[in-house]
Amino acid sequence: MAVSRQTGSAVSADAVRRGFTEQFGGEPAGVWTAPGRVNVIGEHTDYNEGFVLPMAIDRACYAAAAPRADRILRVHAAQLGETVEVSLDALVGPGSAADTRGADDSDMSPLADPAVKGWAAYPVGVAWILQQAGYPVSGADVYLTSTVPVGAGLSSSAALECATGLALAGVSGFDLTKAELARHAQRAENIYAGVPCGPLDQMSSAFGEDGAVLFIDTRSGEVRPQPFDLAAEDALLLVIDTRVSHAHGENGYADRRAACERAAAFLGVRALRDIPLAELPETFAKVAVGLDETTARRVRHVVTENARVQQFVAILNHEDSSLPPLGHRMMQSHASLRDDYEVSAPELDLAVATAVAAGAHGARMTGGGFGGSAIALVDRDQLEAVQDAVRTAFAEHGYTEPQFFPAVASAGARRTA
Ligand code: GAF
Repeated sequence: MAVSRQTGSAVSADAVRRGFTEQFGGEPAGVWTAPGRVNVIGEHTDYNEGFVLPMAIDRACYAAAAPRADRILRVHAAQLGETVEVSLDALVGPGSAADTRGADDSDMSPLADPAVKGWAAYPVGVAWILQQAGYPVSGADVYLTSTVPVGAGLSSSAALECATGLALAGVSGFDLTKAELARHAQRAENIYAGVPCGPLDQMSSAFGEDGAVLFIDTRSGEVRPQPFDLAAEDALLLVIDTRVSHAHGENGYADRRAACERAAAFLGVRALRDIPLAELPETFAKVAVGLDETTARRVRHVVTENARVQQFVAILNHEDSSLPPLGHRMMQSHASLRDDYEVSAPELDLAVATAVAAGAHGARMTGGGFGGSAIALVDRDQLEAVQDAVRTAFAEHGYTEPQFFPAVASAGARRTA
């Protein structure tokens, strides 16, 4: 969603209701909210049917909505001051009247010509996919406002999609489970907005829990919340937003995904998830010879990253769990993303190296990469030192001043009023 960066975390339901009333007149039927996320570890594993460990954060998109008597959908983005209006009937494409819920939806090819492009493709895409799936979406006015910084790799799009999905379900009178919400939001992004993302962001937004990270098996869809109480350790997870928009990496993302799919086909497996860590040396050699060395490195990242997620969770669950081994896995993850997967950026590398040199237990880029944010595992008494060091290093390199905020593990998409 191409709205400007906004700071601050919570927006009161009353403020969102007032925004709706100023924009559309009348009272909204409710207010729904869906959070952004940080991924603690497990990057670029989701579209390989692997493991991820995200948490929803206390930056969210808010949607106030009211049903309309006609078949018009109006969506207003507060940060942009823009409104988009579409006819729900005009959104229905050929052959789409069928109820496709539960059908094989493996085809995620983008629509050739969606009715709406830009930021509005995300909320309108959600209305479109819900109709495609046979839900009785009613006409609606939807007012959207968000505190998830855009382009920061913190899933502002997934927050927008999930908030819109819940709002449309709420005003239309149907229910969506968390899994349905995440799945339809992802499909809207893949097919309508044309972004080939995996399920990580939408599942994080839908399933988020206060005080927990989510251990997700993206193949089975199983979500296992793991308590993540850094405050008890006098520590926190610091988000370092480099202010380099990750949007520049859109082709890079699609390219990495295609390389993984090519490698899986070459290796005769359904997805790279199926390559065990123990088989990595032979697999690397086979791919390097049969395809190319770059693709072999992409495979190595995915296989080792899946293992790191499992190790991280095992450490979290160990009774003697401590922060240094977690930080170590984060550092390994970052190095792998930088060197093997090549999705980091100089600003991310600088943030990670500087944070650790200044006392963080570990740090890594989070999200798709090519810009966006890093996260650092920091003892509370080191927080100022880490922030100062990163700010100074960015200034010395002539980079834009980064923004910092603590990632607070928060509840997932829900109705708030
Ligand atoms: C982006 C995508 F949207 C996710 O699906 C995931 O692939 C992530 O990059 C990398 O882990 O956030």
